[in-house]
Amino acid sequence: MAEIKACIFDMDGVLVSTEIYHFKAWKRLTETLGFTIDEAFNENLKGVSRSVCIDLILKHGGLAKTQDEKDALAAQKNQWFLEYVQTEITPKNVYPGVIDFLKEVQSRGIKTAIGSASKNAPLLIEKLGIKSYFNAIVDGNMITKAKPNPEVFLKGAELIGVKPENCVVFEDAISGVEAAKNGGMYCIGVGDSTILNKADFCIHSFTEMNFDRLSDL
Ligand code: B16
Ligand code: MG
Repeated sequence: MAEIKACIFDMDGVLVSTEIYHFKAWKRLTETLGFTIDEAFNENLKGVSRSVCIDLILKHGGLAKTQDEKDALAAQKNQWFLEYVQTEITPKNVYPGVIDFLKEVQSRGIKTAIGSASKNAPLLIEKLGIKSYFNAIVDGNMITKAKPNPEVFLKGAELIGVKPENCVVFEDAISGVEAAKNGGMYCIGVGDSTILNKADFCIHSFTEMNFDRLSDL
């Protein structure tokens, strides 16, 4: 690929192990509605905005709701998610190898940004104490188009002043990998390569990543 000048990181499921709490809250919500979701279905919810998740879930359960009802369901899910955040999430939820990799790429002059669909990203970043590792943060409050639209990553690239072709995106979601590719960026999937099969390649953990491996791309 072209010279790498920036790394853009998705947050939930890439930097921090928070996807399980989104899944628990969505599952709890569907059970109040008389059905349930499994981990395979949850792959469709990863990286997608809260309102799009509600539409996908209602379609899956064969239910129709008014906009007010959907807003109330989204608020309930978010309340449960935030309860998990308050009671269960600590800096230990930052995935192994993440901080070392961030420090290493920063020391080599590579810019770093977060590109997250989550409106809760500012709260989590604060709680996890990781803000200083990034030159820019784009979250769900700053964008209007959900992944797979590339808006979140293009905005991140713009804020750090790097062209898309010089950016590497790290993503754990099918929608996020598509967003990165739609934005003309190189994409490293974090997770199962059979699920993230549109990524340029996949890693399981940041313990596998370092500056030399990045330079070899
Ligand atoms: P919120 P990411 C995404 O964050 C999560 O993957 C997804 O599960 C969640 O529904 C979405 O944020 C919206 O989050 O309800 O907190 O605004 O992976 O893009 O960092
Ligand atoms: Mg994610």
